[in-house]
Amino acid sequence: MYAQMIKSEATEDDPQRLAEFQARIDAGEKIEPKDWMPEGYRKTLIRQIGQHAHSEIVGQLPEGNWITRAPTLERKTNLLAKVQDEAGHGLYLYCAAETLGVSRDEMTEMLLDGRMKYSSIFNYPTLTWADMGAVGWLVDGAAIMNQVPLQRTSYGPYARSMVRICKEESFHQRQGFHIMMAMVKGTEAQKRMAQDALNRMWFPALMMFGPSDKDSVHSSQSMAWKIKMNTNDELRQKFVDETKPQADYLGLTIPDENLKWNEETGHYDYTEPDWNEFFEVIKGNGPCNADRIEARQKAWNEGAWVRDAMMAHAEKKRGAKANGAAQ
Ligand code: BYC
Repeated sequence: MYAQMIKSEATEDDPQRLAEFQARIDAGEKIEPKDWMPEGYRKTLIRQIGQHAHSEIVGQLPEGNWITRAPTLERKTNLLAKVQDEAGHGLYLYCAAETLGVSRDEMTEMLLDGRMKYSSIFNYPTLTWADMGAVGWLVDGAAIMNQVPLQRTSYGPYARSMVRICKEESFHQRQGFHIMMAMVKGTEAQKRMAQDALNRMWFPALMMFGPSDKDSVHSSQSMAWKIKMNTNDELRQKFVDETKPQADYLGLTIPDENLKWNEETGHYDYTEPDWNEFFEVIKGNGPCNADRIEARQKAWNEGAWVRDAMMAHAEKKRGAKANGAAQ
């Protein structure tokens, strides 16, 4: 199915239809699954929504790592709920992508063989409990910054899935900040753990927004189609501007000597992340890429019997229905 789509994308779309389609987007109309759409639009959405879904699913791994070691029962139930929410987000997003003619199985295979990506951030390890705070505060904080505007994206099923996801991400961000507050109010050692988590997560969190605008391949077309509502740098700047006062409130230092308020621009100046590191991570060479894919491959292999059983059950039901109809 996906291969067919790529093939048909090579055929030129009718300019008249393209213009009508763009006019609908410009007028703020939502595009729905059965509407005509250019193949490039469909393919870009599958790539972005699929990558987003995979990020939610792979994103469970670094946090799942801490469920059994959460310091209190309350922290454990909160973390468990957060990780479950992420599984739910992955499912809504896979469903949204499926409305575009790709199956969840195909997307999973593309994740496992490297044809589809997931967010770079999940290729970093979570070494201490403070990382659960930093992930909630910074990673979910960055995710919300990116996803709130996507509630207005042009593709109906994607926009609608974002509404619920954003509500849940806000809770995640708050619970992460709450963990950080507890850590900074704790012992000196706990405060050091919180600072260490911020030191390690800061630049990877900035990378979540994607490469700088000059290196972004897809931004201009995706923004014209309202698949993206802002550029990568716009959202990164917004994140820095909102997060710096939160770090001050926590009494923590963002690990960037160049982070300074700029009166002229009305924004913080900051150091860009190491883009070589980013491109290495998305090529598969980050600290945890191999572990993450291995864990997903294992889950896929071990779930094969469930998928087979469900197919056999559906087949049996179809057979029983056909027999009933024949009698
Ligand atoms: N990681 O042209 P560009 C979350 C790739 S997690 C990996 O700017 P685009 C959460 C990009 O795919 C957040 N790859 O791309 C879950 C492209 O390569 P391909 C997930 C990245 O798509 C659990 C190339 O770099 N959120 O929510 O216009 C717990 C050039 O980039 C990354 C979403 O997915 C990256 N960070 O813009 C907590 C939101 N950045 O595909 C939280 C929806 C770029 O040509 N997605 N690349 O091989 C988006 O908004 C956009 O896809 C991005 C990238 C801003 C991420």
